[in-house]
Amino acid sequence: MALTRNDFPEGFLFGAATAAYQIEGARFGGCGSSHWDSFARTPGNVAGAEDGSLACDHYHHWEADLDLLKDGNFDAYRFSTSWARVLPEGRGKPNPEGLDFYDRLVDGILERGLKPFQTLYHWELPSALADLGGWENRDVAQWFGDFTEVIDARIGDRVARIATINEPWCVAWLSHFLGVHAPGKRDIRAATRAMHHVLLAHGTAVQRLRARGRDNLGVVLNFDFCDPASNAQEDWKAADLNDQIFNRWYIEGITRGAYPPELLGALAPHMPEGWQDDMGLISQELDWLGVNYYTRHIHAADPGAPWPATKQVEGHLPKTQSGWEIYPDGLYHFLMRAHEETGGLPIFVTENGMAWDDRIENGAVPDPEREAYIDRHLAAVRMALADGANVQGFFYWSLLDNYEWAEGYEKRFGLVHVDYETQVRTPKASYHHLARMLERR
Ligand code: GCO
Repeated sequence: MALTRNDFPEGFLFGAATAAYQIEGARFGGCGSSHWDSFARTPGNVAGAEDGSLACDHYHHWEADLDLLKDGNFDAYRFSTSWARVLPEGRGKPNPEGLDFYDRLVDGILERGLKPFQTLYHWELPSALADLGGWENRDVAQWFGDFTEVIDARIGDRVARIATINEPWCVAWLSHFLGVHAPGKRDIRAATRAMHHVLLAHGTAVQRLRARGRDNLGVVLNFDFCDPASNAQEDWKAADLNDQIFNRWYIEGITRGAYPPELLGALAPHMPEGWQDDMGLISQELDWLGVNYYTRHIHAADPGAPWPATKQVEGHLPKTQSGWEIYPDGLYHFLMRAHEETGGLPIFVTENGMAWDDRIENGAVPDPEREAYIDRHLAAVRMALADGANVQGFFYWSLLDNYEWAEGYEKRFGLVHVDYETQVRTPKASYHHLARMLERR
Protein backbone atom coordinates (compact mmCIF):
# COMPACT_ATOMS: atom_id res chain seq x y z
CA MET A 1 0.00 0.00 0.00
CA ALA A 2 1.35 3.39 -0.97
CA LEU A 3 1.99 5.82 1.89
CA THR A 4 -0.11 8.94 2.28
CA ARG A 5 0.10 12.00 4.52
CA ASN A 6 -2.31 10.27 6.87
CA ASP A 7 0.39 7.76 7.78
CA PHE A 8 2.22 10.60 9.55
CA PRO A 9 1.22 12.79 12.50
CA GLU A 10 -0.89 15.89 11.94
CA GLY A 11 1.38 18.80 11.02
CA PHE A 12 4.31 16.61 9.93
CA LEU A 13 6.19 18.63 7.28
CA PHE A 14 7.38 17.30 3.96
CA GLY A 15 9.93 19.29 2.07
CA ALA A 16 12.88 19.26 -0.27
CA ALA A 17 16.33 20.71 0.35
CA THR A 18 18.98 22.57 -1.64
CA ALA A 19 22.10 24.61 -0.90
CA ALA A 20 23.21 27.94 -2.34
CA TYR A 21 26.51 27.04 -4.01
CA GLN A 22 25.05 23.85 -5.49
CA ILE A 23 22.23 25.57 -7.39
CA GLU A 24 22.36 29.37 -7.54
CA GLY A 25 25.17 30.23 -9.92
CA ALA A 26 27.93 32.01 -8.00
CA ARG A 27 28.89 34.27 -10.88
CA PHE A 28 25.65 36.26 -10.71
CA GLY A 29 24.49 39.11 -8.54
CA GLY A 30 27.72 40.37 -7.01
CA CYS A 31 28.49 37.15 -5.15
CA GLY A 32 32.03 37.07 -3.75
CA SER A 33 34.62 34.38 -4.36
CA SER A 34 34.58 31.40 -2.00
CA HIS A 35 37.04 28.63 -1.21
CA TRP A 36 34.95 26.32 -3.40
CA ASP A 37 35.73 28.47 -6.46
CA SER A 38 39.48 28.18 -5.97
CA PHE A 39 39.35 24.54 -4.83
CA ALA A 40 37.43 23.63 -8.00
CA ARG A 41 39.90 25.53 -10.15
CA THR A 42 42.81 23.47 -8.81
CA PRO A 43 43.40 20.37 -10.95
CA GLY A 44 42.55 17.04 -9.38
CA ASN A 45 40.07 18.27 -6.77
CA VAL A 46 36.75 18.09 -8.58
CA ALA A 47 35.54 15.69 -11.29
CA GLY A 48 35.88 17.53 -14.59
CA ALA A 49 37.19 20.60 -12.69
CA GLU A 50 33.55 21.73 -12.54
CA ASP A 51 32.46 24.55 -10.25
CA GLY A 52 29.30 26.31 -9.07
CA SER A 53 29.64 29.44 -11.19
CA LEU A 54 26.50 28.59 -13.21
CA ALA A 55 25.12 25.43 -11.54
CA CYS A 56 21.31 25.36 -12.01
CA ASP A 57 21.17 29.12 -12.58
CA HIS A 58 18.64 29.19 -9.77
CA TYR A 59 19.53 32.87 -9.35
CA HIS A 60 17.37 33.48 -12.43
CA HIS A 61 15.02 30.46 -12.22
CA TRP A 62 14.07 30.72 -8.55
CA GLU A 63 10.40 31.45 -9.16
CA ALA A 64 9.88 28.43 -11.39
CA ASP A 65 11.88 26.33 -8.93
CA LEU A 66 9.63 27.38 -6.06
CA ASP A 67 6.60 26.55 -8.22
CA LEU A 68 7.94 22.99 -8.43
CA LEU A 69 7.72 22.75 -4.64
CA LYS A 70 4.21 24.13 -4.56
CA ASP A 71 3.01 21.95 -7.43
CA GLY A 72 4.61 18.92 -5.74
CA ASN A 73 2.37 19.51 -2.69
CA PHE A 74 5.31 20.13 -0.37
CA ASP A 75 4.95 22.03 2.91
CA ALA A 76 8.45 23.39 3.38
CA TYR A 77 11.65 24.31 1.56
CA ARG A 78 15.14 24.03 3.01
CA PHE A 79 17.62 26.41 1.36
CA SER A 80 20.85 28.10 2.40
CA THR A 81 21.94 31.71 2.35
CA SER A 82 25.43 32.07 0.92
CA TRP A 83 27.93 33.88 3.12
CA ALA A 84 29.91 34.96 0.03
CA ARG A 85 26.79 36.32 -1.66
CA VAL A 86 25.74 38.36 1.38
CA LEU A 87 29.27 39.49 2.35
CA PRO A 88 31.57 39.17 -0.69
CA GLU A 89 34.64 39.91 1.46
CA GLY A 90 33.35 37.75 4.29
CA ARG A 91 33.09 40.82 6.53
CA GLY A 92 32.26 44.48 6.18
CA LYS A 93 30.07 45.82 3.43
CA PRO A 94 27.06 43.67 2.48
CA ASN A 95 26.13 43.10 -1.15
CA PRO A 96 22.69 44.74 -1.54
CA GLU A 97 21.81 42.52 -4.53
CA GLY A 98 22.50 39.43 -2.43
CA LEU A 99 20.29 40.58 0.42
CA ASP A 100 17.56 41.53 -2.06
CA PHE A 101 17.76 38.08 -3.61
CA TYR A 102 17.15 36.27 -0.32
CA ASP A 103 14.46 38.75 0.62
CA ARG A 104 12.55 37.98 -2.59
CA LEU A 105 13.21 34.28 -2.20
CA VAL A 106 11.73 34.13 1.32
CA ASP A 107 8.69 36.11 0.21
CA GLY A 108 8.31 33.77 -2.76
CA ILE A 109 8.45 30.73 -0.47
CA LEU A 110 5.79 32.20 1.80
CA GLU A 111 3.58 33.29 -1.10
CA ARG A 112 3.45 29.66 -2.19
CA GLY A 113 2.30 28.56 1.24
CA LEU A 114 5.64 26.92 2.11
CA LYS A 115 7.65 27.18 5.32
CA PRO A 116 11.17 28.56 4.83
CA PHE A 117 13.91 26.50 6.55
CA GLN A 118 17.13 28.49 6.37
CA THR A 119 20.68 27.14 6.67
CA LEU A 120 23.30 29.77 7.46
CA TYR A 121 26.42 27.90 6.38
CA HIS A 122 26.41 25.33 3.62
CA TRP A 123 30.12 25.50 2.84
CA GLU A 124 30.94 28.53 0.65
CA LEU A 125 33.45 30.21 2.97
CA PRO A 126 34.41 33.60 1.49
CA SER A 127 37.95 33.52 0.04
CA ALA A 128 38.97 36.59 2.03
CA LEU A 129 38.36 34.61 5.22
CA ALA A 130 40.02 31.48 3.84
CA ASP A 131 43.09 33.72 3.32
CA LEU A 132 43.08 34.33 7.07
CA GLY A 133 43.05 30.63 7.88
CA GLY A 134 39.32 29.98 7.58
CA TRP A 135 38.09 27.30 9.98
CA GLU A 136 41.54 26.96 11.52
CA ASN A 137 41.33 30.52 12.85
CA ARG A 138 39.39 30.94 16.08
CA ASP A 139 38.11 34.33 14.84
CA VAL A 140 35.90 32.47 12.35
CA ALA A 141 33.32 32.14 15.13
CA GLN A 142 32.96 35.92 15.42
CA TRP A 143 33.03 36.42 11.64
CA PHE A 144 30.24 33.87 11.36
CA GLY A 145 28.31 35.54 14.16
CA ASP A 146 28.56 38.87 12.35
CA PHE A 147 27.35 37.36 9.07
CA THR A 148 24.50 35.71 10.93
CA GLU A 149 23.30 39.05 12.25
CA VAL A 150 23.46 40.71 8.82
CA ILE A 151 21.33 38.09 7.07
CA ASP A 152 19.01 37.70 10.03
CA ALA A 153 18.31 41.44 10.08
CA ARG A 154 17.01 41.08 6.54
CA ILE A 155 15.00 37.81 6.53
CA GLY A 156 14.96 36.47 10.10
CA ASP A 157 11.47 37.83 10.75
CA ARG A 158 9.99 35.48 8.13
CA VAL A 159 11.87 32.18 8.29
CA ALA A 160 10.26 29.25 10.08
CA ARG A 161 13.47 27.58 11.29
CA ILE A 162 17.14 28.49 11.22
CA ALA A 163 20.04 26.02 11.16
CA THR A 164 23.50 27.37 11.92
CA ILE A 165 25.92 24.94 10.25
CA ASN A 166 25.28 22.18 7.74
CA GLU A 167 27.23 19.02 8.52
CA PRO A 168 30.12 20.03 10.78
CA TRP A 169 31.87 16.70 10.06
CA CYS A 170 32.16 17.73 6.41
CA VAL A 171 33.30 21.24 7.29
CA ALA A 172 36.02 19.85 9.55
CA TRP A 173 37.06 16.24 8.86
CA LEU A 174 36.18 15.78 5.20
CA SER A 175 37.71 19.15 4.32
CA HIS A 176 40.76 19.32 6.62
CA PHE A 177 41.73 15.69 7.36
CA LEU A 178 40.59 13.74 4.30
CA GLY A 179 41.12 16.69 1.94
CA VAL A 180 38.08 15.81 -0.17
CA HIS A 181 36.24 19.13 0.12
CA ALA A 182 37.46 22.73 0.13
CA PRO A 183 39.95 23.82 1.33
CA GLY A 184 41.36 20.34 0.64
CA LYS A 185 43.70 20.12 3.60
CA ARG A 186 45.11 16.87 4.95
CA ASP A 187 46.46 17.86 8.33
CA ILE A 188 45.45 16.54 11.73
CA ARG A 189 46.11 19.83 13.47
CA ALA A 190 44.06 21.82 10.96
CA ALA A 191 41.27 19.23 11.23
CA THR A 192 41.23 19.28 15.03
CA ARG A 193 41.00 23.05 15.11
CA ALA A 194 38.24 23.06 12.52
CA MET A 195 36.37 20.39 14.55
CA HIS A 196 36.31 22.71 17.52
CA HIS A 197 35.90 26.04 15.74
CA VAL A 198 32.96 24.85 13.66
CA LEU A 199 31.06 24.10 16.87
CA LEU A 200 32.25 27.36 18.42
CA ALA A 201 30.84 29.18 15.38
CA HIS A 202 27.56 27.30 15.85
CA GLY A 203 27.40 28.37 19.51
CA THR A 204 28.28 31.96 18.68
CA ALA A 205 25.54 32.17 16.06
CA VAL A 206 22.99 30.71 18.48
CA GLN A 207 23.99 33.28 21.09
CA ARG A 208 23.74 36.16 18.63
CA LEU A 209 20.36 35.02 17.34
CA ARG A 210 18.98 34.44 20.83
CA ALA A 211 19.93 38.04 21.59
CA ARG A 212 17.79 38.97 18.57
CA GLY A 213 14.86 37.08 20.06
CA ARG A 214 14.87 33.98 17.84
CA ASP A 215 13.31 30.81 19.25
CA ASN A 216 13.62 28.57 16.17
CA LEU A 217 17.31 27.64 16.25
CA GLY A 218 18.96 24.35 15.40
CA VAL A 219 21.91 22.74 13.66
CA VAL A 220 22.11 20.12 10.92
CA LEU A 221 24.34 17.12 11.68
CA ASN A 222 25.16 14.28 9.32
CA PHE A 223 25.19 10.74 10.64
CA ASP A 224 26.85 7.70 9.12
CA PHE A 225 26.17 4.23 10.49
CA CYS A 226 29.43 2.56 11.54
CA ASP A 227 29.36 -1.23 11.35
CA PRO A 228 32.27 -3.54 12.23
CA ALA A 229 33.65 -5.75 9.45
CA SER A 230 33.61 -8.83 11.70
CA ASN A 231 32.89 -9.90 15.23
CA ALA A 232 36.54 -9.51 16.18
CA GLN A 233 37.04 -7.08 19.03
CA GLU A 234 39.51 -4.96 17.00
CA ASP A 235 36.89 -4.42 14.30
CA TRP A 236 34.28 -3.41 16.87
CA LYS A 237 36.79 -0.92 18.21
CA ALA A 238 37.43 0.39 14.71
CA ALA A 239 33.70 0.93 14.16
CA ASP A 240 33.40 2.59 17.54
CA LEU A 241 36.27 5.01 16.86
CA ASN A 242 34.74 5.95 13.53
CA ASP A 243 31.42 6.52 15.26
CA GLN A 244 33.20 8.99 17.54
CA ILE A 245 34.85 10.75 14.59
CA PHE A 246 31.75 10.91 12.42
CA ASN A 247 28.87 11.18 14.84
CA ARG A 248 29.62 11.53 18.52
CA TRP A 249 32.05 14.47 18.43
CA TYR A 250 29.35 16.76 17.10
CA ILE A 251 26.16 15.61 18.75
CA GLU A 252 27.77 15.09 22.14
CA GLY A 253 29.66 18.37 21.92
CA ILE A 254 26.35 20.10 21.31
CA THR A 255 24.14 18.18 23.76
CA ARG A 256 26.58 17.30 26.56
CA GLY A 257 29.19 20.02 26.23
CA ALA A 258 31.80 17.24 26.16
CA TYR A 259 33.75 15.43 23.46
CA PRO A 260 34.07 11.62 23.42
CA PRO A 261 37.11 10.95 25.66
CA GLU A 262 38.94 8.43 23.46
CA LEU A 263 38.88 10.65 20.38
CA LEU A 264 39.68 13.73 22.44
CA GLY A 265 42.68 11.89 23.86
CA ALA A 266 44.03 11.23 20.37
CA LEU A 267 43.51 14.83 19.23
CA ALA A 268 44.52 16.55 22.48
CA PRO A 269 47.97 17.74 21.29
CA HIS A 270 46.27 19.65 18.48
CA MET A 271 43.36 21.21 20.35
CA PRO A 272 43.32 25.01 20.49
CA GLU A 273 44.29 26.44 23.86
CA GLY A 274 41.45 27.09 26.27
CA TRP A 275 38.94 24.98 24.34
CA GLN A 276 37.36 23.78 27.60
CA ASP A 277 36.03 27.28 28.24
CA ASP A 278 34.00 27.16 25.01
CA MET A 279 31.94 24.09 25.84
CA GLY A 280 29.15 26.00 27.56
CA LEU A 281 28.63 28.20 24.51
CA ILE A 282 28.76 25.14 22.24
CA SER A 283 26.12 23.25 24.24
CA GLN A 284 23.49 25.95 24.59
CA GLU A 285 19.90 24.85 24.46
CA LEU A 286 18.51 24.41 20.96
CA ASP A 287 14.96 24.39 19.62
CA TRP A 288 15.36 21.53 17.14
CA LEU A 289 17.89 19.21 15.54
CA GLY A 290 18.39 18.42 11.84
CA VAL A 291 19.43 14.86 10.96
CA ASN A 292 21.03 14.17 7.58
CA TYR A 293 21.32 10.50 6.76
CA TYR A 294 22.43 8.66 3.64
CA THR A 295 24.30 5.42 4.31
CA ARG A 296 26.49 3.20 6.45
CA HIS A 297 30.14 2.25 6.24
CA ILE A 298 31.88 -0.90 7.40
CA HIS A 299 35.11 -0.54 9.36
CA ALA A 300 37.99 -2.84 10.15
CA ALA A 301 41.13 -2.47 12.20
CA ASP A 302 44.26 -1.67 10.16
CA PRO A 303 47.00 -2.38 12.69
CA GLY A 304 49.97 -1.34 10.55
CA ALA A 305 48.49 2.06 9.66
CA PRO A 306 48.92 5.32 11.54
CA TRP A 307 46.09 6.59 13.77
CA PRO A 308 43.15 6.09 13.46
CA ALA A 309 44.46 2.74 12.14
CA THR A 310 41.17 1.69 10.58
CA LYS A 311 40.06 1.01 7.03
CA GLN A 312 36.74 0.78 5.24
CA VAL A 313 35.58 -2.52 3.85
CA GLU A 314 33.18 -2.81 0.94
CA GLY A 315 29.60 -3.72 1.90
CA HIS A 316 27.24 -6.00 -0.01
CA LEU A 317 23.94 -4.11 0.04
CA PRO A 318 22.62 -2.54 -3.18
CA LYS A 319 24.34 0.80 -3.80
CA THR A 320 23.43 4.19 -5.22
CA GLN A 321 25.26 5.95 -8.06
CA SER A 322 27.60 7.36 -5.40
CA GLY A 323 28.51 3.79 -4.38
CA TRP A 324 26.70 4.27 -1.06
CA GLU A 325 24.92 1.26 0.42
CA ILE A 326 21.17 1.65 0.86
CA TYR A 327 20.53 1.00 4.55
CA PRO A 328 17.28 2.52 5.91
CA ASP A 329 17.75 0.87 9.34
CA GLY A 330 20.50 3.40 9.93
CA LEU A 331 17.99 6.23 9.71
CA TYR A 332 15.80 4.56 12.33
CA HIS A 333 18.88 4.06 14.53
CA PHE A 334 19.96 7.71 14.37
CA LEU A 335 16.47 9.12 14.86
CA MET A 336 16.16 7.11 18.08
CA ARG A 337 19.67 8.04 19.12
CA ALA A 338 19.10 11.74 18.41
CA HIS A 339 15.83 11.55 20.32
CA GLU A 340 17.59 10.17 23.38
CA GLU A 341 20.65 12.36 23.09
CA THR A 342 18.61 15.58 22.82
CA GLY A 343 16.03 14.64 25.44
CA GLY A 344 13.16 14.62 22.98
CA LEU A 345 13.86 17.77 20.98
CA PRO A 346 11.89 18.20 17.74
CA ILE A 347 13.84 16.41 15.00
CA PHE A 348 13.67 17.03 11.26
CA VAL A 349 15.23 14.72 8.72
CA THR A 350 16.88 17.59 6.88
CA GLU A 351 18.47 15.43 4.15
CA ASN A 352 17.95 11.94 2.82
CA GLY A 353 18.20 10.94 -0.80
CA MET A 354 20.18 9.15 -3.48
CA ALA A 355 22.05 9.76 -6.70
CA TRP A 356 21.26 7.77 -9.80
CA ASP A 357 22.22 7.96 -13.44
CA ASP A 358 18.81 9.36 -14.40
CA ARG A 359 17.97 9.81 -18.09
CA ILE A 360 15.13 11.48 -19.92
CA GLU A 361 13.17 8.89 -21.93
CA ASN A 362 10.34 10.18 -24.13
CA GLY A 363 10.02 13.30 -22.01
CA ALA A 364 9.85 11.43 -18.70
CA VAL A 365 12.47 10.35 -16.17
CA PRO A 366 11.67 6.93 -14.72
CA ASP A 367 13.53 6.44 -11.41
CA PRO A 368 11.90 3.51 -9.59
CA GLU A 369 15.09 3.06 -7.53
CA ARG A 370 14.58 6.50 -5.99
CA GLU A 371 10.88 5.89 -5.33
CA ALA A 372 11.80 2.74 -3.45
CA TYR A 373 14.60 4.53 -1.59
CA ILE A 374 12.20 7.21 -0.40
CA ASP A 375 9.51 4.72 0.61
CA ARG A 376 11.94 2.62 2.60
CA HIS A 377 13.38 5.59 4.45
CA LEU A 378 9.92 6.98 5.19
CA ALA A 379 9.05 3.58 6.63
CA ALA A 380 12.09 3.94 8.93
CA VAL A 381 10.79 7.38 9.99
CA ARG A 382 7.40 5.84 10.78
CA MET A 383 9.08 3.17 12.91
CA ALA A 384 10.92 5.85 14.87
CA LEU A 385 7.68 7.79 15.31
CA ALA A 386 5.96 4.65 16.58
CA ASP A 387 8.80 4.19 19.07
CA GLY A 388 8.39 7.72 20.40
CA ALA A 389 10.94 9.83 18.50
CA ASN A 390 9.77 13.43 18.12
CA VAL A 391 10.26 13.60 14.35
CA GLN A 392 8.38 16.53 12.85
CA GLY A 393 9.39 16.57 9.22
CA PHE A 394 11.28 15.02 6.31
CA PHE A 395 13.21 16.82 3.57
CA TYR A 396 14.32 14.96 0.47
CA TRP A 397 17.81 15.82 -0.81
CA SER A 398 17.51 17.36 -3.30
CA LEU A 399 14.81 19.27 -5.16
CA LEU A 400 17.06 19.58 -8.23
CA ASP A 401 19.99 17.74 -9.72
CA ASN A 402 22.88 20.00 -8.77
CA TYR A 403 26.59 20.54 -8.13
CA GLU A 404 27.62 17.54 -6.05
CA TRP A 405 30.83 19.16 -4.78
CA ALA A 406 33.95 17.11 -5.57
CA GLU A 407 31.82 14.86 -7.79
CA GLY A 408 30.86 17.72 -10.10
CA TYR A 409 27.55 17.43 -11.96
CA GLU A 410 27.54 13.72 -12.75
CA LYS A 411 25.75 12.47 -9.62
CA ARG A 412 22.05 13.28 -9.88
CA PHE A 413 20.23 13.54 -6.53
CA GLY A 414 17.21 15.55 -7.70
CA LEU A 415 13.50 14.88 -7.72
CA VAL A 416 13.72 17.11 -10.77
CA HIS A 417 16.14 16.47 -13.62
CA VAL A 418 18.22 19.44 -14.79
CA ASP A 419 19.66 19.71 -18.30
CA TYR A 420 22.75 21.82 -17.63
CA GLU A 421 23.02 22.96 -21.28
CA THR A 422 19.50 24.37 -21.51
CA GLN A 423 18.55 24.68 -17.81
CA VAL A 424 15.32 22.82 -18.61
CA ARG A 425 13.79 21.14 -15.56
CA THR A 426 11.99 17.80 -15.94
CA PRO A 427 10.25 16.35 -12.87
CA LYS A 428 11.22 12.71 -12.41
CA ALA A 429 8.78 9.90 -11.62
CA SER A 430 9.84 10.16 -7.95
CA TYR A 431 8.65 13.78 -7.90
CA HIS A 432 5.21 12.67 -9.12
CA HIS A 433 5.28 9.77 -6.66
CA LEU A 434 5.80 12.18 -3.74
CA ALA A 435 3.29 14.70 -5.13
CA ARG A 436 0.63 11.96 -5.16
CA MET A 437 1.53 10.90 -1.66
CA LEU A 438 1.33 14.47 -0.37
CA GLU A 439 -1.92 15.38 -2.08
CA ARG A 440 -4.49 16.61 0.43
CA ARG A 441 -7.71 14.68 0.04
C1 GCO B 1 25.21 17.41 2.51
C2 GCO B 1 25.27 18.08 1.56
C3 GCO B 1 24.75 18.05 0.24
C4 GCO B 1 25.20 16.91 -0.60
C5 GCO B 1 24.44 15.66 -0.27
C6 GCO B 1 24.79 14.51 -1.11
O1 GCO B 1 24.67 18.30 3.31
O2 GCO B 1 25.81 16.39 2.61
O3 GCO B 1 24.41 18.98 2.16
O4 GCO B 1 25.27 19.27 -0.14
O5 GCO B 1 24.96 17.24 -1.91
O6 GCO B 1 24.71 15.30 1.04
O7 GCO B 1 26.14 14.17 -0.95
